[in-house]
Amino acid sequence: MRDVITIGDAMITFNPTIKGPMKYVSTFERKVGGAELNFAIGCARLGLNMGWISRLGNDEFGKYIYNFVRGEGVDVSEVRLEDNYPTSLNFKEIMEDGSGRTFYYRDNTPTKVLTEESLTEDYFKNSKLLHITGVFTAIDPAKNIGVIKKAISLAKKHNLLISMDPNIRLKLWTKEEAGKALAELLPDVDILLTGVDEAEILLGTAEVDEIIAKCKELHIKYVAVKRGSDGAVGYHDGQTLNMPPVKPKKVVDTVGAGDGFNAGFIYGILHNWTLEKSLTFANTIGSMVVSVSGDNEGLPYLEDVLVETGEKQFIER
Ligand code: KDG
Repeated sequence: MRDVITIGDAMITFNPTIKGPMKYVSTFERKVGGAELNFAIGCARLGLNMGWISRLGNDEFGKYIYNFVRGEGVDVSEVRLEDNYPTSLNFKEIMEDGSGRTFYYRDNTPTKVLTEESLTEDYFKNSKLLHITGVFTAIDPAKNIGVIKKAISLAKKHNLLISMDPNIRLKLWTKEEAGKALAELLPDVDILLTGVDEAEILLGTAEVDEIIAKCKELHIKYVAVKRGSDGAVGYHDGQTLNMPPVKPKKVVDTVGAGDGFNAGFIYGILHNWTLEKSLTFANTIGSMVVSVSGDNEGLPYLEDVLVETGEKQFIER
């Protein structure tokens, strides 16, 4: 039995070793990224039984990611290595002031071959929660919206909870396209994990109270509005909680913090924790991710969270 399954593209991420315009950077560190994969690794490190549905290139990078993911304890039985499709790449640019850009090379992503027919019903049958994001949807909207809808129908058939992070990447699609496609999925979502800007695209408001009110109308059971260094607002069962941020030791790289937050929040829900405890845990994980360079390197193991916080509450079941 798996706790959580997710679907997405992964990339080899090249992090520049010096700051400044990418055209003048000649050395990069090879790392691994991808929103859904970061989330899967985050959940696995906390001890959840994770499955990742994906396609990688049948090339050196694809084999590297496959082994890396397997090494993190994420089930890869629904991952295939595809000929003729190179593993996706992502080059990062980081400027002196900390701002940055990403340059994707993923137009021919191996996930192009992942269709509705590729989804194995048994994989859903033996899982508790399906996590979807807007990144996978955006890389090939015409096809992937169908794949996500099929995944949702299998999840509903087998009583899985459905969580969604809109994770809107404006390099991949426009606000209008993202809003239209992802808003359509909301009535099936049990847990919405969103940034304020993304909620505005999806729900037409950036006011947290209005975001929560609209989610209530849609019968979304759990909502977490991620507000970065301002903490998070959560909603469940009539209760809205505004949780302060957990201050990171230092801010080195904010990429992947949202995925870490999601892993922590989902961990809390699957352990029937209170909203307050789940949000505190999620905020703590987000703060730990930003103090380490890389998209998933800072994702903590459960014992790391205990050492960091001294909070025994996080091991009480
Ligand atoms: O959430 C972090 C991810 O976005 C990052 O690891 C890679 O940009 C990325 C993507 O599109 O998945």
